[in-house]
Amino acid sequence: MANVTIIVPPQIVTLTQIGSCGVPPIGASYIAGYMEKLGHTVEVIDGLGEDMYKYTKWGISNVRGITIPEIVNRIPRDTEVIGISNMWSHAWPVTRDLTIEIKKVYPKVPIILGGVNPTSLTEQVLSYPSVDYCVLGEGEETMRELVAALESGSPVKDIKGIAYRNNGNGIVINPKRERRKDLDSLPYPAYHKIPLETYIQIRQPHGAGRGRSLPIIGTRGCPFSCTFCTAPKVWSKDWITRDPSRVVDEIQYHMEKYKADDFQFEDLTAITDKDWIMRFSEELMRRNIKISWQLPCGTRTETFDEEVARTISKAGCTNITFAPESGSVDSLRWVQKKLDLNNVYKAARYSVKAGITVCGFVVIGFPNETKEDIKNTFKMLRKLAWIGFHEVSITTFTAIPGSEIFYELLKEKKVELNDEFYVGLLCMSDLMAVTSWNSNFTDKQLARLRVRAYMNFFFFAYLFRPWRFFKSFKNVILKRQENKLEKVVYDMLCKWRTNLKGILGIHKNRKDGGEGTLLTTSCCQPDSLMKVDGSSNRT
Ligand code: B12
Ligand code: SF4
Repeated sequence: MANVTIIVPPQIVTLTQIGSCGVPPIGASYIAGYMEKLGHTVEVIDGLGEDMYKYTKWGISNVRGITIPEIVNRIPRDTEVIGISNMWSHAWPVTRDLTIEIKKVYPKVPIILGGVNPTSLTEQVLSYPSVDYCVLGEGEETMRELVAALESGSPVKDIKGIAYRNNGNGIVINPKRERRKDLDSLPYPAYHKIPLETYIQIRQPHGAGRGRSLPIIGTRGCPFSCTFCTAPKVWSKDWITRDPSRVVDEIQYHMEKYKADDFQFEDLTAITDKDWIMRFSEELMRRNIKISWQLPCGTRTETFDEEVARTISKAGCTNITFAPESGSVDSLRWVQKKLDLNNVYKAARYSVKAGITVCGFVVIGFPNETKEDIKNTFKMLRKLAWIGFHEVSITTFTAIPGSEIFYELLKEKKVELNDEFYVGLLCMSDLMAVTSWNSNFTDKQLARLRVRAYMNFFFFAYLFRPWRFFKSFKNVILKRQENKLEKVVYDMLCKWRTNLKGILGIHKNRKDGGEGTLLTTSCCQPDSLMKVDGSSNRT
């Protein structure tokens, strides 16, 4: 059995981004848990979780968490294999630098990269000699075979789902691995290997911070193939589910072990099959489990009816996200979303009626869009406000590596793969730094349109339901969160000093933090509202 170190790089942040996310690394924790179950000695170095209050200037951006030298120092001297999780392409430059520094100290230890980015940009990643192998797509089985081969010194040429450099003779990409059908035999993610309490205390989950939140996965993959999404490339079109009662077992396990009381499903599309979500909800009720749970990733609406809305609400679902994406039928067709907007409107109405907080994902600036399309999206935003959506998350279109549109733009030489491109991908969550991929709109125009789109929605949402404004205001004052907007406002109040300095561009050479070091204000530090004994601010 081998000594395996799994590393999560620190988080890339821009100082003007809206809100922060601090979510335990799910994929890396799954890999660590599986390796441990197989009998390997596993160490996890979570670059973000080890110090979520530390911001350091790095290259053309900033990192949050421990620095590259600190990570290298923490690697156990006897490590035999190093696995690094690289979920996001915007994190590739820092991940690349990390591999280079590790290689200097551990030249003989194989470095394996897994996650969405190496799956999407395999050749670019392997063009760096500091990376030895890429694990493509779902990682558990592939990592098992690869580590076994490295341990025994046997050839890797027949291991499905890996890519590697062939002793100076180019890059070899082995055939894809079939998706794992049996998700129930996987161990739970190894949250005991990461600083989980820090994540719980900092209250920056994907959805609203309603308590001691943990992410959870009930299903993997998505049966659709939208061209702006990486799911088809990374997961194929197979939607594979866990047994709902095993998901409830996991919830109970985390409740007992970590006093978790809020679970956030990070599935690509959790509600695809009515039977699955009904069985899951009924199992929670049968066991009389009192938690809140949320669906912060956009879910499909084809099978979402009134019965589903009522049942999930009764079972503790407090927040749901739908993804209408665009009010333009042409744009929806162009990205192959295969969505009937009327289904989304109906699903949202049922959810609001059932007392669930509803969020909508909207995108503007798809490469083909005209002013007319965006006008239709503005119209749709007003309709969402009328129907009762509580909030929307509006992003500008981004050419995400791994999506079909990205490869087309790359082929047309509209993308140049340099650090500015990678780090710029984070502009999705930054109101100030927008990159337009649409020749009809400049960066600035699109940035302004996005702000107007937000104002358009919230003006009407609060006009139609003014009490919601006052409720949110009260929640922020009382440090409660019932939706993502309240989380973002709370987070921005915590970070105002850092944000202001970022906006003014005066974050370099701080006297109190040393050159290039940024400090956050302290109100985001664990506070008395979130006690380690498990009680929380849930209402
Ligand atoms: C949950 C999630 C998040 C969570 C964080 C999750 C976390 N901490 O792990 C939050 C909400 C924070 C988040 C934020 C963002 N996200 Co996100 N997120 C996801 C989502 C929906 C699910 C990921 C997941 O947990 N899946 C379940 C687990 C089991 O799978 P997995 O993580 O992929 O891990 C498997 C393999 O990848 C592999 N693997 C992973 N790591 C490793 C390591 C090793 C060593 C090995 C061998 C294998 C391996 O094996 C794992 C198990 O099979 C994915 C979509 C998707 N399905 O990939 C997008 C996704 C990863 N996110 C994406 C994006 C763009 C973002 C944001 C930039 C969006 C924004 N508006 O700001 C931010 C950036 C966050 C930041 N500041 O860095 C993109 C990334 C695309 C890209 N090429 O960069 C994705 C792919 C969605 C998409 N649009 O297509 N995200
Ligand atoms: S955008 Fe949603 S529905 Fe479309 S492929 Fe991605 S996960 Fe599936």
